[in-house]
Amino acid sequence: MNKSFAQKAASALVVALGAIATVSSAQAGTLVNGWNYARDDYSYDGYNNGNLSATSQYDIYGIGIKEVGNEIWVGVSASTPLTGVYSSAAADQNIGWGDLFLDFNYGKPNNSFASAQGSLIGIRFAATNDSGVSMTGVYTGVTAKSVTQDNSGFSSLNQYATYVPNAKIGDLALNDPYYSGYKYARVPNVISSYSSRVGDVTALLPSALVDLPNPALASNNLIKFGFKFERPVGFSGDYLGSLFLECFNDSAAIRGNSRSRSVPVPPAIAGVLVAGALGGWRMAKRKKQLKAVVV
Ligand SMILES: [Ca+2]
Ligand SMILES: [Ca+2]
Ligand SMILES: [Ca+2]
Repeated sequence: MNKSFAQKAASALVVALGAIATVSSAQAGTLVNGWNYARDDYSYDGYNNGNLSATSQYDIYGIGIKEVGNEIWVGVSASTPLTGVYSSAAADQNIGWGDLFLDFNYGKPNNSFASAQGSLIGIRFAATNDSGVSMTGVYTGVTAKSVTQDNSGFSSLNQYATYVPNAKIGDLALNDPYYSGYKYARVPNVISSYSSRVGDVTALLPSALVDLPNPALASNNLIKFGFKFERPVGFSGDYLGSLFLECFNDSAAIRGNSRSRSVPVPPAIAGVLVAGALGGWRMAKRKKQLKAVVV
């Protein structure tokens, strides 16, 4: 059957768009059981007073983000309970979770966790932590501050790296430039200031977390918890999520892309891709013809 030019162009476009989809899903992170999931269980990197093992109480194993209708679900797998761990070394005698930060300028030129201060979406999900805001909820226009000092924590990314050189920050390497502003400074891990409080946070039932992946490492203290919130304005496009413990004894970043964003291919780019793909098809056809001649 002879394909018309339009049919060939259409299938070439499908091939070209397939290539784009592959690239953008690499950017978006890893999908597991419907969760955009960032592992943080490549090794025990949750420091517990010299202990890096299955018995540490400060290890994040993974974080997942799922979009369900107009809700954003977040699932966490870790050894630290939502309400934290008793510690006489902490100002409030408890070391728990920082707040979750989402940076929707991620990937833009010169973007970093430092430059994103003031434009972050911040989510306080742990009601008993040391957040700078009094209520749990979803906040926009957020700047973050560090509470590692009050929580017997690390004074810089570099100090943590000295003790846990094989650590990862979830989807990112320990030395990723995104966090380089805090190589020699305390990493901001809770909300400090904000423009607007735009929504509430609700706990997810355990039944909503059954398909959240289990850690690849054994754990004596495995805990899964989750929370959800209404999609806030600005939750659209490529993002980076940052989740730290109050002591910065472990940290995890998650790369993602919100599906709500429609991604039309500009006609000029689509045209170039079609031409490129057709060029490849013509070349393949020419090779076939040459081969036919040789045979
Ligand atoms: Ca970890
Ligand atoms: Ca605390
Ligand atoms: Ca980590």
